[in-house]
Amino acid sequence: MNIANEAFEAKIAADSFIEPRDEMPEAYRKTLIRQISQHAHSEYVGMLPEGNWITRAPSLKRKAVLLAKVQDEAGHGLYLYSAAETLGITRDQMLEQLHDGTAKYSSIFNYPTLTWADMGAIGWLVDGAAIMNQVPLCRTSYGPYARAMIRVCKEESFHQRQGFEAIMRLAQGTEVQKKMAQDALNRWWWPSLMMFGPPDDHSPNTEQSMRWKIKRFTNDELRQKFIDVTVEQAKFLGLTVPDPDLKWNEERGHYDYGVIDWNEFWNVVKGNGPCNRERLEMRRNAWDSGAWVREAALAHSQKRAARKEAQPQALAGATA
Ligand code: BYC
Repeated sequence: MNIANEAFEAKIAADSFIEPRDEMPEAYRKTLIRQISQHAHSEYVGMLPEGNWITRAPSLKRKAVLLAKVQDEAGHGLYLYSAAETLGITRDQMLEQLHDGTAKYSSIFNYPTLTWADMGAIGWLVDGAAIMNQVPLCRTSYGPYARAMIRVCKEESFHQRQGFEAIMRLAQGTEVQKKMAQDALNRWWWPSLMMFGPPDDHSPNTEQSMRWKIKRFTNDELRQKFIDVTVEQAKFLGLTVPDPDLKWNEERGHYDYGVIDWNEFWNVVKGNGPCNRERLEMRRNAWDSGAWVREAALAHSQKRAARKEAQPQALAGATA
């Protein structure tokens, strides 16, 4: 092991943050770019299923809340792209990887949002799963990623609560509303469990990422924590989790749960989910139609910089 590597390993062992200026193994840098950029892409693509309901929210209050939530997600994407940029990749390169399909984003955003109850289910389950995964990332070993996560988690926590409150109103409403809430839970439950990634024995990246303290818990550990918390919340709502094998296991102190359809998961990850094509097309179109904004912003900043550079000379000329 060379001296730079020794310093890196010592920092990891001491639970200190690795910072952009620190030497780091190339594989560590690549793993972080992969995870952080995919996380950023998930936030970006994640705006689409909910954005779909902004114009159809059932009241002004719900519309304002949903709009704010979707805006937060754009912000999360920006913090994360910025964190990834400190590792030597540009935002344009990352977006190119999203648009040409070489970078992944979370499987969950390839499912359709069919009713208003889906907005509640996404907040409650999807943001709930996101928090379970992301709170430990506040202690991930790469400083810029950990710091970005602190603000993201605060906002996700608000998102989860608004989703729970929205679905609770439906669950306590008329028979039709209750049915809508149950139907949303039926459709979002299993895809939410898949968000945590493949089982540990089929997760090629977990072992090394745990060693580097990028991940603090394995996929299965986080999935189990999420199930244990969420089943109790479903009981409180009077809704039924769509898993006949769900059972409290006294000995383990956890819920046992049924078999997850990993074929479905890999099929969605490979681009064949119900909305994969639609989502990517929307993102590509947004990129193309926003080209004039990027060009104008660049021209404006160049003009300002040129003006600033010319200013001292102009001032010098005035005093001469
Ligand atoms: N979907 O070895 P594994 C949000 C891929 S945004 C698609 O376990 P790793 C929100 C994985 O990338 C939520 N692909 O990988 C936004 C790997 O492929 P590559 C996003 C998945 O990285 C808006 C392969 O499968 N959260 O909350 O150790 C509105 C093998 O997996 C998925 C994050 O991104 C998946 N679900 O662990 C509302 C959190 N799972 O890359 C909410 C940060 C796995 O080798 N990311 N794959 O080609 C992580 O914590 C980890 O990357 C994961 C996967 C736990 C997701």
